[in-house]
Amino acid sequence: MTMGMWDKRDDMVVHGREPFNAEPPGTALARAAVTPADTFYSRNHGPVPRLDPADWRLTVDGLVARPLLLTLDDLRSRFAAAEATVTLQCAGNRRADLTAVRAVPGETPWGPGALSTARFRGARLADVLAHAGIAPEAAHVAFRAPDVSPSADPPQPYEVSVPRDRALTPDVLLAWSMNDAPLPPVHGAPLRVVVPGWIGARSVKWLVRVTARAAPSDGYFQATAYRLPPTDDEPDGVTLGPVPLNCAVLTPSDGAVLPRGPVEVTGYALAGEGRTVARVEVSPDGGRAWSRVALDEPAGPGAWQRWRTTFDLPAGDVLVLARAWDSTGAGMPESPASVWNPKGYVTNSWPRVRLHVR
Ligand code: MTE
Ligand code: MO
Repeated sequence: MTMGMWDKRDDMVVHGREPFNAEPPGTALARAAVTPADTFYSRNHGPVPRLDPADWRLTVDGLVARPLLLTLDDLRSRFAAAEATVTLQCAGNRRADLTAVRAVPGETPWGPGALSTARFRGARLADVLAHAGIAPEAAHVAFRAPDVSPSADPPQPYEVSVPRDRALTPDVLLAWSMNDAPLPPVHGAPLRVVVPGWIGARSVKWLVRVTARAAPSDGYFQATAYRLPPTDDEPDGVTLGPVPLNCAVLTPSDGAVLPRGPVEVTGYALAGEGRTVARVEVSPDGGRAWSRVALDEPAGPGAWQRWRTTFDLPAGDVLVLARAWDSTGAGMPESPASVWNPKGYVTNSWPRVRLHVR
């Protein structure tokens, strides 16, 4: 059953209606390796634009030999189509674990569902930039959309950029389709960028302009938001790009009250760019005992991997923990306090789920 104007299932956890921000409940997200469009999380900074695909054009300009103005048909007919199953993850995914330590004012308290996986089909950004003749001095590529966010200072259309090397890697798509259907309006119709393995903020929806630049975008969402704030050591702050190793518990949900007996615990893990998940362990007793769980095959290179395990839980209060390691041997930080930051970005401490068993 779907609800409302954005064709989402009626049990979505809606954090805000305008702008629309919603994540699927853990049970729904855990159900399939490829997330149905009605279940896919959505993160928006402003009103969702309704663009008519017939009038829509993509401008490719800046430091290029041949600026382009492309229709959707041009993109489909002049470039080879590529397809990939990609997990998108918001930089705010799992922020609720940080707010449990200390408030993160003004930011959405996302649970573990600000992440979803879809099969995207489109043209490779690298092919389009090659066609335009990207100049050697173009060190960054900016993506512009028409949605104006009231949260930006000053209010402005959404624009971010990625470094040239990332833009030219063939896995970056200009996608017109999601799960074999045209992109839904809330997910960026008619065309969005898909940057696998990077924070969702770089996967710009409702794309209208690609600009090759010498410097990163100076727009609010590149220069101010989606950065770790400056410190004495790093006076410029840190621009967020690739997402780190992470895992989460999807079911049961935190605070659930359950009957005694076997309880299935499900979740996911995903590694950072260029890495794979090597191991996931789950503890049914607050970290005294750990068992290694089997992982599903990834739905695509770098996509999430689901896991499930069953514990016979004793009556009383139970704390379930999970942790993962990647192919370089790196693990996840144990405490949410150790990863707390003022905007609550990229939470990847061990997930903690409190259950009450009767
Ligand atoms: N693109 C535009 N134009 N406007 C936005 O607000 N939000 C970004 C990104 N692209 C955004 C955008 C963020 S922060 C995320 S996490 C993803 O889109 C969410 O994509 P989804 O809504 O398809 O899940
Ligand atoms: Mo995001």
